[in-house]
Amino acid sequence: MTLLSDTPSLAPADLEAYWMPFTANRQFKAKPRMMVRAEGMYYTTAEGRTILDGFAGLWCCNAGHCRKPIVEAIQRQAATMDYAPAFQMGHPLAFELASRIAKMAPGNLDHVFFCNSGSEAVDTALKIALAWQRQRGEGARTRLIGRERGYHGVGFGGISVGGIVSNRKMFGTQLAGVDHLPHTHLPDKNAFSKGQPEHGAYLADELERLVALHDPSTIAAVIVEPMAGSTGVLIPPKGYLERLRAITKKHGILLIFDEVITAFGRVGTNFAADLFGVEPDMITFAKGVTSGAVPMGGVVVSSEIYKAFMTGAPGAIELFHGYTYSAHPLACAAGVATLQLYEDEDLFARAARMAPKFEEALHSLTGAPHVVDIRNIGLVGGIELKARDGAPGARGFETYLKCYEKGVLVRNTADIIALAPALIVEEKQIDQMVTTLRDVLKDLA
Ligand code: PXG
Repeated sequence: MTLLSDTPSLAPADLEAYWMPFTANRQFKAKPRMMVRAEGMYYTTAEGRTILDGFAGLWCCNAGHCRKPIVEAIQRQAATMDYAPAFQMGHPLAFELASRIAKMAPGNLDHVFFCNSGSEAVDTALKIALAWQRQRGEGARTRLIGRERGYHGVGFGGISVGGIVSNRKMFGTQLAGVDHLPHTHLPDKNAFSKGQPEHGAYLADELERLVALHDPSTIAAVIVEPMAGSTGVLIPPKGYLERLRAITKKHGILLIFDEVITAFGRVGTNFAADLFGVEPDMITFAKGVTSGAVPMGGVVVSSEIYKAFMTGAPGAIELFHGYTYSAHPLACAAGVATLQLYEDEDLFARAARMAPKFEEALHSLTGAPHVVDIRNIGLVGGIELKARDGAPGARGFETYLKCYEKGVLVRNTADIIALAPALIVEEKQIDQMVTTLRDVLKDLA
């Protein structure tokens, strides 16, 4: 059998069947950008070009690409046991991975529910929140509160609490009883902040307003990304997350941190909760747990939440939720190997050490054409460009394309360019990213 992937390049007709996600399909298929290999910090394209990966795939390959210990663990597991039923059965790697994640998670966040993506992790966390409130006799707490500009994946739960208009407007009424906090992007006050911006903690007080409007007895949970990634790298203002924590605690509302992007070293710590010193009741994760090598997501919950379910008849199923591929053996093998690699190479501390250099390099773009804001935390950077008159997003997309042509992969969300290199990134690679961006911006209309 000859596989399409063995042919040197695909004909236009070969591209038709695949409906690509979050992609301008017709534009892509007219001029494809096809990746065929990856190693460490680099991709190789179908034309044989080398591309420096400034975005860890899509915020996920935190250990770099095709790392040997992860590859070998997946190969070994695929040959040993491809699959084990996830319901009413287990396999040792699932317990091993859960124990490791629980040990890494802050405070008493010590039980892990597995799924296959960030979107599933979010929907799982929202369902656990509703079920937990009911379990403790607060079944009237059915409201969920998200935030403007939040991204929580693409399930109905995630888009309901999410706050990205284009991800919501096509899809009907979504979940009922959802409300949103205001976003924390205050460019007039905070532009060119390094790390956490000074202004905006007061925006957490909007939660008090929503609580007063709906009454606390109707609210189950608040979900936020501690650092909002997809919507353009919005770093929490100093004191903001602390206030959200205090208000939720006061009113018996669960606080969920969506750490799909920020977990596993992205900000130089195990979780962003560690960096910001705020402990939520649940953390969602995905991406970095397997360094992107096999799909996996999950939710870490507090012992208080877990224990509330471990009641009733011993033979009763405590939570009617789960996926065929929850704790898939290949994902667990990849996960255990990935966490071991992070530890062996001390990659989170490395990210923390590299962060000041990354910050300095990014902020050297201050004053470059079109740049209206630069923000950063850990190994995450956002460079906001002024939108072209009448064509929002065009300047950002052109920047992304031109960087790709010059051999560097960045990501654009409308007119915001995001950088999030693997934690193995070296100084000269950071310099290449920034130099390429500077060159591109210099010539951009
Ligand atoms: N929550 C957060 C905070 C995310 O960033 C998801 C949930 C959903 O994960 P899945 O695995 O279902 O995609 C995400 C995903 C980007 C970009 O360019 C961001 C994500 C995915 C793809 C691209 O910012 N975030």
